Amino acid sequence: MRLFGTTTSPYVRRVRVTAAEAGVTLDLVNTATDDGQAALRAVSPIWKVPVAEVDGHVLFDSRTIIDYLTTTRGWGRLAPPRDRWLAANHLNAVDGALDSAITMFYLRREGIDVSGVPFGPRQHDRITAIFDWLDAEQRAGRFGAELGVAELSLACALDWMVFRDAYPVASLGGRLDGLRARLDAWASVAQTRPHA
Ligand SMILES: N[C@@H](CCC(=O)N[C@@H](CS)C(=O)NCC(=O)O)C(=O)O
Repeated sequence: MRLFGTTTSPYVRRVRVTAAEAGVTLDLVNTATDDGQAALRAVSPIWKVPVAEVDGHVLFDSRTIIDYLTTTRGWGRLAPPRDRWLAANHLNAVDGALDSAITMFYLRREGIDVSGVPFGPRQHDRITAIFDWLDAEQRAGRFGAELGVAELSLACALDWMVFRDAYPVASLGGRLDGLRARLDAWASVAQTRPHA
């Protein structure tokens, strides 16, 4: 499979892990370079990574790529959702936190400080609310008991937030660290930690 992406993106990482677990080898087109970016824009009008070329398909978005891989190649060690709709809520929550953190990271990188307007604190508070909810879901036994795509996505999101200093993950007091540590024991996860 040809995957357009970077070695830092948490969305790309979840696809890389899923592919490894499903036994699919990847040819990564690094979109951090000018050539890679041009190649990405030639296949996707969205200009976001990941994008996959697989079996004659061009697939946009990590969820679609993961759906395709798990449907056609299996789950590997990832747990298929027991409750599809609950798992969708968990994944939507993770992506809500991640999208907010990524937006803040991009603004900071452009030198734009939004901490003094409601938009900035709202992103931070949304991320906190989502992590609190996921922790409550975990304690209720609805999240994290098995390691599926939502749990993997959370671990990738937290690692990226630490890597980019995009959210004070330490302020969570380690409440989601057990889940991260269990996934970090997988070579597919450990070998894809974000790096520049
Ligand atoms: N919903 C998308 C989100 C992908 C996404 O936000 N990717 C970021 C990198 S982590 C990106 O390509 N951003 C480029 C931009 O916003 O211009 C997915 O799940 O694949």
